[in-house]
Amino acid sequence: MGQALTVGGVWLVFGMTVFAWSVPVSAWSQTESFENGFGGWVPDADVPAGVGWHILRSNVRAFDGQWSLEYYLDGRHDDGTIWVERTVAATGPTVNVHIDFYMWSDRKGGIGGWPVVAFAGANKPERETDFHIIGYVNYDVGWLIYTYDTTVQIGTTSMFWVAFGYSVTFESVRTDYFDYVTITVT
Ligand SMILES: [Ca+2]
Repeated sequence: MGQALTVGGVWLVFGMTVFAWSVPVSAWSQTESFENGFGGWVPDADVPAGVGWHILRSNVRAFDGQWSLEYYLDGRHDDGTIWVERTVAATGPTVNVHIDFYMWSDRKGGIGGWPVVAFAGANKPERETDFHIIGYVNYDVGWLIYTYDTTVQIGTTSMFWVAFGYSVTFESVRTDYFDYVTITVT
């Protein structure tokens, strides 16, 4: 990364030659802001039977543009994970995967600190235990960034899966907003 400075919360990177050196030519990156659809991301969940949840596009608030993903999960059974997932084309045998995205927080701390989770792997995620905890909701106020870095064994399929969402660890009902997910593969 080149030298950077922060102006009004926006990172400006200068010294583009230095910056370019830090990213291999083979790097692939894609950002989805959910302005015109799901951009290939598909909602999925591992929740007990009868538990209410949804993941919809919403224009209630957005980190970027007008739209984000609204996550709703009834956690009163104290169990469940919901996420969006997609495939990414890649050639192996291994790839380094970086995921980052933003989640809105209207307060800092408080009860009901659910874990925020992410996944990257060769097989489609199906269970809460497939995911890694990468942070917690409400760790500050505003649009909070969450990041996950891992290495994936590709195998022979020339693709892998990525996903992000959150899990219940406290009996409450939450509605939250996620936006501007970036996947980078090197
Ligand atoms: Ca957006």
